[in-house]
Formats: sequence, structure tokens, C-alpha cells
Amino acid sequence: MKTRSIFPLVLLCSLALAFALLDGCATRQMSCGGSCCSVCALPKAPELTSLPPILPAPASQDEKMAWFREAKYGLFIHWGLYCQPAGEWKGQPVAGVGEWIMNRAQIPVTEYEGLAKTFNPLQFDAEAWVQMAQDAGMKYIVITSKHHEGFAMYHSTVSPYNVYDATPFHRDPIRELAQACAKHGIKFGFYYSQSQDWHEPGGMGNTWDFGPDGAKDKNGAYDKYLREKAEPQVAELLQNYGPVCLMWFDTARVMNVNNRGQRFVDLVHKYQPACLIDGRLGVKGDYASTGDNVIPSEGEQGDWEVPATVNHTWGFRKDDTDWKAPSDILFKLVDVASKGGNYLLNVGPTSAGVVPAECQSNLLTVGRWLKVNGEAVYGAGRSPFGDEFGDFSTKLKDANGKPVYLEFTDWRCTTKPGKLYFTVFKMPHGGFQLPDFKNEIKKAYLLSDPEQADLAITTTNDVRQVVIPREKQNSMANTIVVEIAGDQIER
Ligand code: FHN
Repeated sequence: MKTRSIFPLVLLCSLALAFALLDGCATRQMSCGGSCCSVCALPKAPELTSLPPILPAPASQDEKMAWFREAKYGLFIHWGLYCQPAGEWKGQPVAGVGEWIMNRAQIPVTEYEGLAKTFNPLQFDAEAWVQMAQDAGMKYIVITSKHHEGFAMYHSTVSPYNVYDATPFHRDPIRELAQACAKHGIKFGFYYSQSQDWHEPGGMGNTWDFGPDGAKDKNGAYDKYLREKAEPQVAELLQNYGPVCLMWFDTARVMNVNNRGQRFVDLVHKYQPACLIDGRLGVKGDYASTGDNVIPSEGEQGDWEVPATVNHTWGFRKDDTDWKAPSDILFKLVDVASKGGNYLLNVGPTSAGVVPAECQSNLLTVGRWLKVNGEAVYGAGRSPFGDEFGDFSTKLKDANGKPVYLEFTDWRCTTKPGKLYFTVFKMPHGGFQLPDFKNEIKKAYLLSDPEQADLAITTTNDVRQVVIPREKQNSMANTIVVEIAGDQIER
């Protein structure tokens, strides 16, 4: 009797599950208005609510840069159609970074466009991405709104080649992220490839379908693309997604003629006067961008940012799982902060809409360290020393006969008024030897110690050493706070 009464229910459930799996839960998206499907447990599409208003014009450049100088650590996201081939085309691996696959394999536009028809990242959950960034200790997010492939990852009215109109996903992930960022108090900005657009006849970079770039520049095709696609898309990004903390332009090509670069600057100033412009527009922005993964060997003045990969690609590649270890990420972040810059670390989500688990886990390990020791990073100033960064080898020479620069990785120093933060990555046995400075030391303690118990400082031959009890040491890094008299270091 019991078996007979349960059977219809089991059959119904199985049918529902099969149906849900077969149609990728499109039914869930359409019939239940985005509420979560109990069968497949995919994240639900959020209700769209209104976004905060655009920020007013800052009173000064310092006021404009204030959040950036405080933030120090951001999440870069490269997400586009390229995450589907994930480094492989027609069964063959294609060398290079994942998001360049169209270019590297010279895929015709008509063929590449087919990727839109299968783009359906049903596991995408804006809330989860933003929560991850927050737990990782990142203070701003910059996502590819359109990369060189030319596909808009938001609902663009300028071109139907966009995630909302051209894919079965039929959602605007950037709108969902804008909302989640506003909710979590995380700044949100856009990468936009202004020069390269391999989908358009006038965009730079697609020479296999549309011929040499030089001709497009001269025959007016490039200006037509800039005026009819790039500029209007940047304008809609600035008008439809709430406050945009920065516009991250990239790979500038002939931006200095016909006012091309300046027209983008004017758009940003017109629609969002508080929005920063990175250093790769081709005309002056609000801060400098270093080369990819390029950390200057010494402290640099001004505002700057290092864009960096967490493996060896920006867009997802299925064969690249060579993730930077948490200790490496942490060192690079503190290194950059101690030289005066920001670290913008990238993840490449998959075509399902998820950040690979191991990559997430590494970022979260760093986040846990920052939760305790973040005071040494957020809003902290550059090192007043410099000897800790490295030195030129007395023996090794490069190919040009010049001495090779050897990086030191034992410790880094950041500052706030009256405080020096020594983050020590390799703790010497006897204790940490302070660099030479004359200021009186008022107090030294571990940043991770809620009691701020005094650390013993011993002096031998004028060299001061701070001793950290072994049981208090963190295996990744320890930050010693040294409170000093005066705000300037006297050496
Ligand atoms: O060509 C791009 C690349 O795909 C990626 O977006 C990086 C990120 O800094 N920028 C360009 C190369 O420098």
C-alpha cells in the first residue's frame, strides 16, 4: 500500500528534475518570476530595485581620489563569451590568455557570434560574487563591460550584440552586480575596451575579417565605430548603473588625434564627475596604470594601480589552475601598498558563472588575514625607508651587461600618522631587526594582538630588534606596529 501511494509523487519529482535539467531551468527563470527552483537549487535572479544616485562633483582632486587611496585592494573580473571556449577551439588548445582566443585563433566574427547562443551562466549569483570580494578584503570591483571581443556583458541599447538580447540567459549581470555592490557598500567600476573591438569593421584589432587597422584609422571607419558604438556604450554605462567608481579603459590605439581620447574624458565628466579614469585611455587619466602584473621595484609618487592575474590568464582557461598562493597574493598586496599603489587582482569566472573554487579559497585566506591586519593596508601610506625593496646584484648581469635587480621579500613597511607597520614575511630567528631611524619608539605591538601587549625591543650595537613570541606568530605574515614620536621619520 505504502509503495503504491508514494509512486506517483516519485514519478512527478523525477519528471520535474529531468525537465529542469533538460531546459537548463529556463522554466524556473520564466514561470516562477526568478524565485529559486527547489528542484535544481540554482541561485535565483534577484528582484531589481533602484540604484543609488550618481555622486556629486568632488571639490578637489584629493577628494576625488580619497576612496581609491583608502581602498588599496580591488577585484578585477574578466567575464565574456571567451569563458566558454576557455582556451580551446575546435578541440585544440589556443596559446595565450583566454580572452584573446578570437584573435589568436583568428575566428571569423560570424563563427564567434555563435558563442552568444549558448551563453547561459545559470549559476551566476551577483550577491555571491560581491560577498566573495568583501570576504577577500577587496574594496572595489571592476568588471569587463565589453572586452576586445566586442560583446557587451550588459543590456546595451546601442548594439544587440549583448548578453541580454543575444543569449538565452536574457539577464543583465552588470545590473545585478551594481545592485549587490550598492547593498554591500562596495565600489563598482567598468572595464571598457575603447579601441579594440573585434566584432566591428571599424574597431581596432580584427585584421582577419576587416583588414589592416591603419586603413580603418584613415578611412573614417575607426571614428565611425568610436562615435556609433564605443562612445554611446560608455555613455549608457555611465547613466544606467548608479555610481560608477572608475572607468578602466585599455589598449589605447591612436587616441590622441581627432580629440578621440578627450571625448571619453568629456563623457565621464558630463555624466559622473566623481568617476575616476584609469591610465590606459590614451590621454591623461586620474591615476597611472602599470603594465599587467608589473609591480614597480621602488616606491612611486602619485596615484597608481597594478592590474594582476591570479593565474596566467584574465579570462577563464580550463587548463590554467596555477593559482597564486595566498602568501604570494598577500606579499604582492602589501608590497604594492608599501610603494604607494593599489592592487587590482583579477578572477576569470566560468561559463556557468562561478569563480573556480581553489581560486576563491586562496582569496579568502588573504581576506581572513586582512580582517585582522587590514589597518596596515587600507589607507596606509608608502614606506619611508626603501632599502627593504631590493638591491642590484654585485655579481649578476642582464643581457645588456647591467646589474640584475634582486628583490628582497623579507618585510615591507606602510605608514599612518605616528605609526609604522612592519609586515614581516620571513621572521628571523633572533627577532625582527628594525631599520635605522632616530625617532623615539613609544610602543611596539602585534597588530593581531587585541591586547596590544608590548613587544620587547632589544638594542645591540645601536641595532633595535623586536622579538615576537613564537606562539603569537602567524605563518603567512606578522605586522608589528611601532608607534613613534613625530610624523616624519628621522634617519
Ligand atoms: O589585452 C588586454 C588583456 O586582455 C587584459 O584585459 C589586460 C588587463 O590589464 N589588459 C590588456 C593587456 O594589457
